[in-house]
Amino acid sequence: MTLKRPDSSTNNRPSSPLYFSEVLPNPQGSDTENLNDETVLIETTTDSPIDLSGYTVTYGNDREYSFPRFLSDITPGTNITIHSGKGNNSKSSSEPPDYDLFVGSKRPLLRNTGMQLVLKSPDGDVIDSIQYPELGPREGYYRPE
Ligand SMILES: [Ca+2]
Repeated sequence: MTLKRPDSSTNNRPSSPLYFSEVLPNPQGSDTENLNDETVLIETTTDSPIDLSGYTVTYGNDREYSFPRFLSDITPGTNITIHSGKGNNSKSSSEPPDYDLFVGSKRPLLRNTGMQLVLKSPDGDVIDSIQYPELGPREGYYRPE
């Protein structure tokens, strides 16, 4: 996997306790056959546990995904990976735990030509957004500190 550093400082990590840290929109091979290798990584840097149930990620104008209820007690330092395809949402046994979430889409959600992702609270407040550029196979996009 190759990680691309953004050219623009506007995509630097925000100070919010919750932000998009990495996007992998273009898996090896057919995106349609590797939906769960299309991933969005969200990191938390909160000082205290946070309830993330009902937070949403918007994929351009295409889709809005709501976090499930079991994200109600997220500890600081947690990584949340959102896969485009189907699967069972899970929590790792590590400390702090990491979460894997599955949107359940039957088709690719992350455009390989670039896209904007928006993270919102249940009230609709924008917590973070990221605009990634066109990326080649297995190229990831991450945000520097
Ligand atoms: Ca894709």
